[in-house]
Amino acid sequence: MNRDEAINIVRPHLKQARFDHTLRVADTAIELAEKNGSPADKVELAAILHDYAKYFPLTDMKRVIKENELPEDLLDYHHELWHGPVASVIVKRDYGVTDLGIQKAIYYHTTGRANMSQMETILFVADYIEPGRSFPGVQEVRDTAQVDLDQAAWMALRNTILFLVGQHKTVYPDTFYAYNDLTIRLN
Ligand code: DGI
Ligand code: FE
Ligand code: FE
Ligand code: FE
Repeated sequence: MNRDEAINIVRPHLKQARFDHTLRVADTAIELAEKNGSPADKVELAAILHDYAKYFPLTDMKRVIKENELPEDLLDYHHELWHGPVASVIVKRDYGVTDLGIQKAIYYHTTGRANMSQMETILFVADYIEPGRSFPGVQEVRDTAQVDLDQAAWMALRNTILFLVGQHKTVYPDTFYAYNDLTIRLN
C-alpha cells in the first residue's frame, strides 16, 4: 500500500476537517520519523490510516471489539478510545496491512502504552502536536518534540491525564502505564 492508496481508503470515512487533520498528522509524523531515524514510509501509512474508524457507529465499533477479542474493558471507558484498536483490526483484515509496527501505532495512538516503539511514539506525538491543534500547552510539546521525542510524549501524556482528571473523567490504564513508563525511563 502506498500513500495514495491509503488516502483513498480513509477519505470516504472522514469529514473534511478530520481528513485535513490526518494529512497534517502525516506530515508531522514524517518530520519526526526523519529526525529520529524511523522508516518514514511506514510512519506515513500509520498516520494516514490512524483515524479511519473515528466516525464508525458505536454499535459497529462494539461489535469489532467483541468479535476480535480486543480488550473488553475498552467498553467500560470513553468510546473515544475505541477507534484506534478498531482501525488496527480493519486495516489488517480488509486492507492487508500486515506490518505489526503500523498496526500497533494505529492501535495505541489515543491511549499510548508502556514500552511504546518509536513508531508508536511518533504517531502519538504527531497526533497531539500537528499544527491544527490548539490545546493549552501544545506549543511547549511541539518545541520539545524537535529535540526529544520521548520527552514530548511524556508531556502530552501528562497534559492529557491532567486534563481528563480536571474534567472528572476516567483515564484508561494504558495512558497511566505510558506515563509511568516514560517517567521512569526519562529519569
Ligand atoms: O482522534 P483524535 O481526535 O485525532 O485524537 P485521539 O485519538 O488522540 O483522541 C484524543 C481524545 O481522547 C482526547 O480528547 C482525550 C480523549 N480521551 C478520553 N479518555 C482518554 C482519552 N485520551 C487518553 N489518552 N486516555 C484516556 O483515557
Ligand atoms: Fe484518533
Ligand atoms: Fe492523540
Ligand atoms: Fe487523530
